[in-house]
Amino acid sequence: MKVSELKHSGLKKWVEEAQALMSPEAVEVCDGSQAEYDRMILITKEAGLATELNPAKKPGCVLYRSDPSDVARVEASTYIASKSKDDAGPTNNWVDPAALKKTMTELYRGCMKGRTMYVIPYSMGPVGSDIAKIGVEISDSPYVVASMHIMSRVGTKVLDVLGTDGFFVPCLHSVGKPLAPGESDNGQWPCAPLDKKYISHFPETREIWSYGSGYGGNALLGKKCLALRIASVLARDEGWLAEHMLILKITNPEGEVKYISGAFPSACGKTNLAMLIPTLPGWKVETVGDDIAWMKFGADGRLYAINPEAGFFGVAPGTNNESNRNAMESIKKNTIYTNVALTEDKDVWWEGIGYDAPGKLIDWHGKEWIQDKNNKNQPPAAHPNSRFAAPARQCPAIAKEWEDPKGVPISAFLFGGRRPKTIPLVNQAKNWIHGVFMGSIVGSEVTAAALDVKAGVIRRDPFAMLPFCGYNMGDYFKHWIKIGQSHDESKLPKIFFVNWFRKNDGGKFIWPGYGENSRVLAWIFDRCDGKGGAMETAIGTVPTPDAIARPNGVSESDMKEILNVDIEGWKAEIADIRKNHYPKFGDKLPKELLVELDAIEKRLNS
Ligand code: GTP
Ligand code: SPV
Ligand code: MN
Repeated sequence: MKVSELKHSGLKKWVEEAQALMSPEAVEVCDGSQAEYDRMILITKEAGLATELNPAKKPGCVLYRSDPSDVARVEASTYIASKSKDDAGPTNNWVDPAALKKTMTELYRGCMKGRTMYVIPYSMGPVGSDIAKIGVEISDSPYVVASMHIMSRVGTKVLDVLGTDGFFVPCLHSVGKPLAPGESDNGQWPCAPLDKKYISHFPETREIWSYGSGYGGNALLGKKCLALRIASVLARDEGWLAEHMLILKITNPEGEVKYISGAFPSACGKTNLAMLIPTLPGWKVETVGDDIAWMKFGADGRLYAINPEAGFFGVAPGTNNESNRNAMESIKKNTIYTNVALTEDKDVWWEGIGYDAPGKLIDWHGKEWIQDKNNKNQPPAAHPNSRFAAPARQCPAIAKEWEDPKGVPISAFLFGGRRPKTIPLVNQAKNWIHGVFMGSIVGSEVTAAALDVKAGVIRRDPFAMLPFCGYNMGDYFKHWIKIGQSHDESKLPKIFFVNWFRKNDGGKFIWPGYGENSRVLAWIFDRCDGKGGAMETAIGTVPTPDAIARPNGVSESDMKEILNVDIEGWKAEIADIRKNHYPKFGDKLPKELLVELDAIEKRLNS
């Protein structure tokens, strides 16, 4: 389709302006067809960026290797450019929107020379449903076009819903690497240097401007930029929730169904939990979503969640047939791999795939790599944040209601992170406000999902939304509190804190995790009905010692340790929150949270 054929005058004008500014060689409006997808792969193959995988092993799959400066989200270059700095709050990078647009306009000028500008109309959520939001991404990356085909719903059908004057979120994206006449990428992943990357959000005008990165959440603008940062602002204004949460469906041996959502920071286990295969006999888990949940109240007063995405952009390392068989099945065909290693017979390999490297590999740098198991310091063959993008419908465990525009009624919220000490395996909040308190204090060891934060150290990541909240986090806490105050609490999800990542003194995980997490889910399921062995403690309601059956390899004393309420550890935790965490929010910190902090401290001291 040509730009002149666009029926939406606002969209047409915006596209023409972008074209004039960025000077692409050609402009194309994406139709979302398989032929278009295939063409994007072909174009990148010809530019030396894509490697087609062995069709006998991985039909319809391709591998990309990105630039070392472009392997993850860049949090230091991610901006919330609200009119007032206070609206971005203490946890976001803020720049005056006019100043930022000026800077970026100069970067955008002529930035698409020698490239095609793709106009990608996409829907987050089922096309045409009440809850869906439409975005249009302008991008000069065919990798982005193909990835958006998988991760969202792209094409002419979206333009039909948009009509002549519908609302859309304009999303500008350029890799920031114009080509000289006759020049090709020639195997070099195009992007701008780290100090020239910008991932910018203008919450008041609902706009996204991204420049300089072609990777993941920096470039696939429907995901973190629209479905979380912009959507969180819409949700605040309209009384709903846009959260960094998986959604799963769980059925007990009696055939009763519940839906559970969970927020864990990046690379802390959402995809794995969403696709879990229970080790507990008779239980079944199915997947609704693995990263983002949009939740609105139904007429019955319950909170209903949809997954706005259409695919999984999942962490490859650690994914294997034992840890996540459903993911392994989902990524056997029609999958885009980025920064994993390539085997000699053109299959993929990564650390934790479940078997040794089958011979010589090409690592994520494009260099020959031979596994040396005696060398603990050998750099990995696959980047720690290497990922797959696969259509959600390919997941064998996908729930039949995953695209139901009504959404699914949520019974429980989980919060958690990677905490080697102190935080027990599971802990139920006493009530909504105590649960909001728990969400506000989530801490986790930093992972490789962001390029510019030091991995390994524990940082507070409230509600797993630290990098994704599009407004002042203090106001976000208030929004959660208001949800509780303005609804019947008995119908709201029960709130739990979980931690699969406790380590012993030797540094090994105590809890086996993955499928064994079903034991914890079963306890949570029962708690939602007021059942399950439980006891009140200073920090919340925890399982009685025998309420969760021990998996193989977990001794009685291990179990005791991970369920124990570590009074001294918690006192240190509370002191840290009081001194280092809560003061950041100044007078935006809701007093209700301080009341909870005082109360838990009092309970710990009594
Ligand atoms: P994002 O896509 O970045 O938001 O990550 P995510 O929250 O979906 O994390 P994911 O499920 O991809 O897991 C990330 C890493 O954590 C992988 O290497 C997993 O193998 C590991 N992991 C997931 N669940 C568990 C668990 O229960 N126990 C342990 N020890 N590791 C886990
Ligand atoms: C995350 O970092 O939480 C992700 C990957 O899910 S990205 O889409 O790159 O944000
Ligand atoms: Mn995520």
